[in-house]
Amino acid sequence: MNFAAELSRHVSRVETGLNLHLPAADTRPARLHAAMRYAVEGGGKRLRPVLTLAAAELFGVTDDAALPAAVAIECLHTYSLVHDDLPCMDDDDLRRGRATTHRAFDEATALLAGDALLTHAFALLATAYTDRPALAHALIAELAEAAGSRRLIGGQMEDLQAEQKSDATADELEFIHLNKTAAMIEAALVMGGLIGGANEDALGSLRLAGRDLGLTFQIVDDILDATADTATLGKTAGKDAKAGKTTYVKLHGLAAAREFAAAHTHRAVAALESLPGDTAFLVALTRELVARGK
Ligand code: GRG
Repeated sequence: MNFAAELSRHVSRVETGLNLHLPAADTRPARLHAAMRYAVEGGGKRLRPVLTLAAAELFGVTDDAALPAAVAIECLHTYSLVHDDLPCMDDDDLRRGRATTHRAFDEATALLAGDALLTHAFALLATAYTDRPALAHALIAELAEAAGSRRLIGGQMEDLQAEQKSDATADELEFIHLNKTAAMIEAALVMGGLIGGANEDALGSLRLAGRDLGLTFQIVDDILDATADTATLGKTAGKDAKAGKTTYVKLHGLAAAREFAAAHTHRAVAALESLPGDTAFLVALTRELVARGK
């Protein structure tokens, strides 16, 4: 397996899918649709949709059946980034290497573009899988739970609360990251499995792998915030320390944060290797994520 070639095959399918499944930029009102496309087309890593496509492939899905779900999860993720960057949240100027959506457009347009991306994600799931209503239902339920008040939004809420006091506990930090970061990564893998008709055991393994992959991803994100520069990251570096924010690095130190990342990677790989099919790409992707923080 050539990891770089496989990654680029998946990413290029995602880019094609995004272009196909998002409303054209000149759809009325053009400013809103241009802002939606601006946010999505900013060149993210496409981690979550790639996970959906790769997980579906494990179960023999080689056609484009998983593409609408992959696009839906990237739309949802992008909405969360657009809203996270707003002045009432993180107040950031830079995302995906260029001006944040509210800086490139304006605050109200960015808010609405985020709302529209969130809504579009569910519209896509509802309309793309009409020939398999039970699957459509399962995908919508999975994404809604991962993105809802107990998970993504709940994690964001506790993150905002933790920022106010800047001395969050390890337990609070875990809640934040399990929900703000790992929930969507978990859902990405599980949605791929659902499209491939995975059984309960396999869905459980995908969920476990997503949980540990998500935690690895977040710990590495904390390490990079503390060690990399803005140009490398494509977003403002050193923000966490400047804000006095509690991170794995602040709570446990750099060396221990790297050890945590390695331990979660190990667990994610074990969960992936228990799955049927050729897991080489997903295992390599997991290892690649932890290597980013070295
Ligand atoms: C506003 C409901 C709501 C949630 C916001 C995504 C998010 C939650 C906040 C962004 C800040 C942050 C550090 C979140 C943790 C997850 C994370 C590292 C997101 C960035 O994902 P990447 O690195 O981004 O995959 P790209 O641009 O590559 O898609």
